[in-house]
Amino acid sequence: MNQTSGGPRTPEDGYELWLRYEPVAPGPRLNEYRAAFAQVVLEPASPTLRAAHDELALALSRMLGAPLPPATHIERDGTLVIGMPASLPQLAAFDLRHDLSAVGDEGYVIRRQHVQGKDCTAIAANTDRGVLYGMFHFLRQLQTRQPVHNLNIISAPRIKYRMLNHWDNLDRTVERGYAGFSLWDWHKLPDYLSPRYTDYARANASIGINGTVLTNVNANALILTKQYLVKAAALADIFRPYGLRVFLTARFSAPIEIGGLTTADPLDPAVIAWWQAKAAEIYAHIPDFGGFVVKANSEGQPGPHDYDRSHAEGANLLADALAPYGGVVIWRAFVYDENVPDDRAKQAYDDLVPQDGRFRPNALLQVKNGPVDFQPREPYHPMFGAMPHTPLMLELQLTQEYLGCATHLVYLAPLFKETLDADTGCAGPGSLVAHVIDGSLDGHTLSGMAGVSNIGCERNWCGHPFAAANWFAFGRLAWDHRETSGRIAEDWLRMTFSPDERFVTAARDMMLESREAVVNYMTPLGLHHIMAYDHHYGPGPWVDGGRADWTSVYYHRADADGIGFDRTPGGSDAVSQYCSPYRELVADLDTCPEALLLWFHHVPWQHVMKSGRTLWDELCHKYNEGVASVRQMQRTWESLAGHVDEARFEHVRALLRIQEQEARWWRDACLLYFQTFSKLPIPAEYEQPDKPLSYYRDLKHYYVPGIRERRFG
Ligand code: GCW
Repeated sequence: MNQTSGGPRTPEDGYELWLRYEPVAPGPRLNEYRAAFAQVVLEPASPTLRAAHDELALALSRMLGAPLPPATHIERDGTLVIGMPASLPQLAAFDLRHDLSAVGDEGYVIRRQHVQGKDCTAIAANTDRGVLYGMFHFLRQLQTRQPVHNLNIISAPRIKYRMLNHWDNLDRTVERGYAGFSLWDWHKLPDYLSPRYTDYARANASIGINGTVLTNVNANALILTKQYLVKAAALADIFRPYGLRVFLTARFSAPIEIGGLTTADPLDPAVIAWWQAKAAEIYAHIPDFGGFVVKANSEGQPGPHDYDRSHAEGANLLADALAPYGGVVIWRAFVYDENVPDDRAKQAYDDLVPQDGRFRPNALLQVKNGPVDFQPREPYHPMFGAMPHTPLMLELQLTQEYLGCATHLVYLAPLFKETLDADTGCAGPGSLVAHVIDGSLDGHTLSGMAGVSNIGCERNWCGHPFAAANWFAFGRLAWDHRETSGRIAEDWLRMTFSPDERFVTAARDMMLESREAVVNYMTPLGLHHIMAYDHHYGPGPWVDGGRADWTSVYYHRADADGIGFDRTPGGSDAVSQYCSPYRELVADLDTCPEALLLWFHHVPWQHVMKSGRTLWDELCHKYNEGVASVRQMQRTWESLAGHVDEARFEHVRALLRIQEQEARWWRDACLLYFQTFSKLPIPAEYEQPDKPLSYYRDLKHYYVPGIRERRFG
């Protein structure tokens, strides 16, 4: 039976995410909390403070089993005082001015202190948004069962724009979405406002996410029509108290499609006027509208190149239209066209780096973590560090397009951290990607991090019960990129499943290993882009024909001699886009990290690896290691049966079974295929594929989720 030391666990459906506020078990901790929060001084004088109040009331009643005890003054020990010193005089006694002067608009201070002879706690900020963030941090302390007797927390975000990018279409399909249809019920908006919209905003506020792009970057111009703007405005109204601003994607050809113009040339006066009028109209509906996100001249999207204009000219057109209202344009750097020269990985850099310094002050460039496309492992994007005059945002993918879609347990914080912690060396040692994107390296005030959302209308939001950890981790890292993957996982597990230490430790380790597992069973040693065509579900190393850079053979280049993409000076020379010393490190076969070997080198099958194995044997080893890791994850999960409610336990267990099958599928399909080049046996110590290569090649999958809609225009 599913029974823990804490008592029976009722079935849960995951809807409450990490905001379950599980009751604190009777004992010293409960007594400590009750004593520390016996009274609450909080004036719900704005919608945001009202939201903070309601959250606190909900959380304390659930966790401590007591209603929120209101007070107007510090009357006794255990008073919690919450608000802004400017409007709540009761905070004056704490003397938080110095600390608050350093936390800006969104930061906060949480402090336990003796005040007027009483033992009190303050949650204070300069704005009501800061108060809300501080409140959620404070609640997290309780949810994770931390002591509260000497709370002294000063926190402010390192990144200004902390955003989710929804690739949601107006017909409610979600491009690369694996958790059902879009949350946004456009058809019923603005008249029916689902309670989920509020819960979505609460969840985001709880981890500091302050922006949401409602629509797909493969944009539909209709979102910019009045009919849709009133719907977007209704969402913005719900999100506003939670500090969450709405952004929209702008289709570059919108002036033609919905504006009746004959051109979208960024230098054409009629086009300029059209965007100015459009911005005015949007701000009339959504006064705190954040701005536009744009994908242009990439994968068939319209853009300034259609008129022989540069990306900067395109971005500046929109930036100028938004500037009077304080909006920003976020221009995506994921630009590449079908005229692939020698290496798609080089295209964005080649096109955009020469334009450094030409973008308006309210424009940011949004760069994917790696130079190809959200693969299980890529080196960091060489644009980081190469454009000191332009604020660069980091774009990460939370939805698991290349990482097992809806069914694989893959905790992505280690992947995110790998990029954030990478040292570009561009301004000397210690020029981390994190410092590029938080603006500190080059002195930018604008900074941002975007996560491509993994959220849909499934009851548990993200499909896989563990997928919400990636949403959570993204928010936490966007707030403070110095946090560790392990610590974030622990918090998430405690809040989502159980604060029991044995559970948390084992499940955390499983999460931390899951990313390397998926690398090993899909794309070990620097392999990349070898998935099935178009829907990207499952292996497809044999994909060839058609547009070269949408095939697999283009990327792995396996032949009788060896495997891997030669990006050294003798090959595509992509290495030269990196600063020294990384450039030399990866260019040299002997010093290139083996985890990225086949990304940068074409390597003979008989090449001897650090392990002493040949490359072929190492490949076999890694693929098998990946499968073994999934089996270990299964064993770990089995051992945790008593700690998790039955519904979620069984759900994860079934998905791990699928993951194990699919890990074998990847291993066997890839090894059998690569074997046609290496002509070498899979060493007998490993499981041998039980089906021929033709079986895997002939598999067909229909209606895989996440495929693009047929688009307007
Ligand atoms: O990863 C690729 C996806 C496309 C996506 C594109 C992008 C939204 O396969 O579906 O389009 O990236 O990031 O623009």
